[in-house]
Amino acid sequence: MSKAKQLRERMAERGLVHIMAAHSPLSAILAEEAGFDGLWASGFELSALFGLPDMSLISMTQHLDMLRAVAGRSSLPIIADIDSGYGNAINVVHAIREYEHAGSSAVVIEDKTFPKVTSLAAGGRQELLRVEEFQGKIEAAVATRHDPDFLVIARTEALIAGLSEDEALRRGMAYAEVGADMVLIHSKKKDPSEIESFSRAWKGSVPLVIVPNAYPELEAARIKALGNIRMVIYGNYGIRAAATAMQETFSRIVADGGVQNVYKDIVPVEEVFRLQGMEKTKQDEKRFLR
Ligand code: SPV
Ligand code: MG
Repeated sequence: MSKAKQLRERMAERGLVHIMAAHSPLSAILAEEAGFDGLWASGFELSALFGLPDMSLISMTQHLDMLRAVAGRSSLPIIADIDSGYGNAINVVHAIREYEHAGSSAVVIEDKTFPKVTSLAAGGRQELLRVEEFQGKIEAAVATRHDPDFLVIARTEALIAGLSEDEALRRGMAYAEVGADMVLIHSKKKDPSEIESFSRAWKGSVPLVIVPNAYPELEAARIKALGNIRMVIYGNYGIRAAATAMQETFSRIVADGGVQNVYKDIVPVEEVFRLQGMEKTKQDEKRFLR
């Protein structure tokens, strides 16, 4: 069974799947060990890893290289964040071939123009595509996938761009009509009211996906109560957790004039060996090195 089918079955069984952002194979391994249902190959996280803003600066090749490395070290399904699809519908055809081949089980494509500006930044320039043009991109993705279970998730940035709930609903419906498997509704409001209201008003035939980055209090029980959200993506928590840990540790080392204190509060190197799969390599050495 493909990982895409597994992901679909898990959504059907559990009602809601929890997807963690991964910016590296190591973060993917940690997410899998923690018990997440899948990985989010986040454009924001990868941009931040390179110390760059999330504004279409990272190339498709860079993103694919990371996704392949992640797929090689994790058995979880990967949902690829392909932003606006790297151009027009023809670029989407190419992207879907590449991302499916690289080992992803789903893509999220957003209805913004290329180059995009990250969604949550205050005062960000947010330009949306015409609905018909974005429908063409969704149709291109659906027509190109090999595995019929590969999920094409259409993301509307209508609320991010300051448009009305009606416009967001109209866009979501239009994308579902041309074959999107799910609709991702994104909001930068600091409380979940926009998302809860959208979800209650949603009459589309496909379930919803949310990314509770701006409104963290919307937890699983409240999400499930809304009834039509099947996937929650924790979009920037991996890179923020990593930044917190490094900021604290690095500043303590400078303040302490050495590592004599911090070493007790970080994982021992043996734990890193475990995550690297050293044990297996030692066994392989015994077996094959002559
Ligand atoms: C990402 O993680 O790259 C996302 C989510 O697209 S957000 O950054 O909140 O737009
Ligand atoms: Mg993104």
